[in-house]
Amino acid sequence: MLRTATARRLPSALLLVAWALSGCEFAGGADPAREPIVPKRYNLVPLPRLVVERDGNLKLGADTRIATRGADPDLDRVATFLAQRLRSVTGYPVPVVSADAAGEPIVGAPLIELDVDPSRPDDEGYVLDVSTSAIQLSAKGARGVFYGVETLRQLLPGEVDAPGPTDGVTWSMPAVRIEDAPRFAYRGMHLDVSRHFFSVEFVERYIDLMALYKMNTFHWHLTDDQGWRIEIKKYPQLTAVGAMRKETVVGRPSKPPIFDGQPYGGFYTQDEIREVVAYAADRFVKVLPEIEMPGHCLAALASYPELACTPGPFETATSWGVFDDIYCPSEGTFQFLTDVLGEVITLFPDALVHVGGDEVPEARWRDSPVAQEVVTRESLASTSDLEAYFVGRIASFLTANGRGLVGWDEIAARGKVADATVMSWRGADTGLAAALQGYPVIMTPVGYTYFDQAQSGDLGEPLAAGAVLSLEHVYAFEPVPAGLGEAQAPLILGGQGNLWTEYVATNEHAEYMVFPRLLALSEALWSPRASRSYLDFLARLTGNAKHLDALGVNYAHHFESQ
Ligand code: TNX
Repeated sequence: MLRTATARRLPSALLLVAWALSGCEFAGGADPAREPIVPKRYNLVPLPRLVVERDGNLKLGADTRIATRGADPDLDRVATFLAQRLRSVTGYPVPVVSADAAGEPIVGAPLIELDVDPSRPDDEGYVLDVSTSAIQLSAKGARGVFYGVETLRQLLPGEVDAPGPTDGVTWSMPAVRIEDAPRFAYRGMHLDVSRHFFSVEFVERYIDLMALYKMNTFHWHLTDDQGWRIEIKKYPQLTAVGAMRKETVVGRPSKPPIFDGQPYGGFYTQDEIREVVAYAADRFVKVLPEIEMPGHCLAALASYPELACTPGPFETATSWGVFDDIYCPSEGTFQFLTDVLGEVITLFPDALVHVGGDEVPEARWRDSPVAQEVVTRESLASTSDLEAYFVGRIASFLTANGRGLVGWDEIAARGKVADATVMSWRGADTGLAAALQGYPVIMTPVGYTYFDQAQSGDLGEPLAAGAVLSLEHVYAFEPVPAGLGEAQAPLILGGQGNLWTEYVATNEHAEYMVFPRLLALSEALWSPRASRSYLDFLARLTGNAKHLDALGVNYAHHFESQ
């Protein structure tokens, strides 16, 4: 398929200008048979809203300078981010100067100008002009400039992302004009660090790679049955006990299961959490922490058995699945959880906190006098309404502390939790139902964005969850569920890819599951719907993968033969 795409005549500048004049989006919708929108030499992912082809190239040199202009305290940091990348691979000095401070015009050959212009319309958009002699990048604030810088990075040879200088590279990029802004405000990637633990170093690399593709939220799944991974000062057992499990099931759980006999564990100290949050903020990535409740909490029950409905003792889970032992809705449990969240919100400055809410078996609550007393006291119709009550209490705590709650779509199954955002994972229907109830919704449907599923059905693929999720299928992800009217469509905040790690124990394997599917997802979340074409994406991906090569990312190569 790729061969056909690249052999086609490239669209003319005229066509691109016509596209520009027609209001940025390609008229006629996504048609896989039509010409690629962007000539292949612009290997940009996600595809910008508007790309106007220009003749010639711009070449960086020993006299290249970066000039900043405008009053955003983060602008200097963004300029330094670009300068450091360029310095480390080109060896050029690439000084950063402030155009505001300079008395006379700044010259550079070529000059890279980064401008903050508060009159621009949106926070994440930017305009990037590359002529054969200068680069001008302008945005409302440093955030937009950052996305422009990430685009600039992708216009350069892939070796710009190498750890150091590479011989024989010409540091040039094609001239172009780009006007860009995202389709969705929420563009997330999730990482489950409970089933398998990932180091701070890897988490930071993950965030870096997300940011290169303009993703802006890192969903950090910090607690689950198989391990509690965040230090909580008031409850030291959570990490002394709950961060460890005595062994791990080997492969897909069989009957009877086979275990490896190896103790396994790990957690992040609060200082490490702060470090990651600051690292992410430097890349304009928000961190959404997840503390699972009322289910998926065996590691917490192993640490503090009094939080359960039965006496225990409990063990941090050593296998996968859904477990019956969950938090009991006692006052003691609410005290514990609000204490935990109280510490969590001091570590995570961004507005939202995820509290899970998925896969909650009712068995223990049905048999528990404590739980049944709550059903009576709160005049609930049945045990099935306890989850909404539970999550509602936690939502009130978060709201009172200036935060918003996010929960998996089960939280919306029985009525409305005030001030909550729904993360819809079971499909488009649960997202649609939540939006129709008035919830803001983040779409992360299992059929399109679950990167724990195999990249292909080929023999030799690593063990993975359930089905196959091809790159093409991820590319076809449409966040706004069919059937949602125009008035409610803005309730769809965006979407997210999830990496659950039951079968993913190493950094290399995690990268393999995420790449290049993250690139397909980033386009579904950033680019105009009408401009999407898988064929065109494949052509750009082939060039773009040179950046992944330089970064040493272990990505799946199936697309190369498509
Ligand atoms: C369902 S998605 C889960 C996770 C598992 C995942 C495996 C969700 C909210 N819950 O606990 O890891 O399936 O694919």
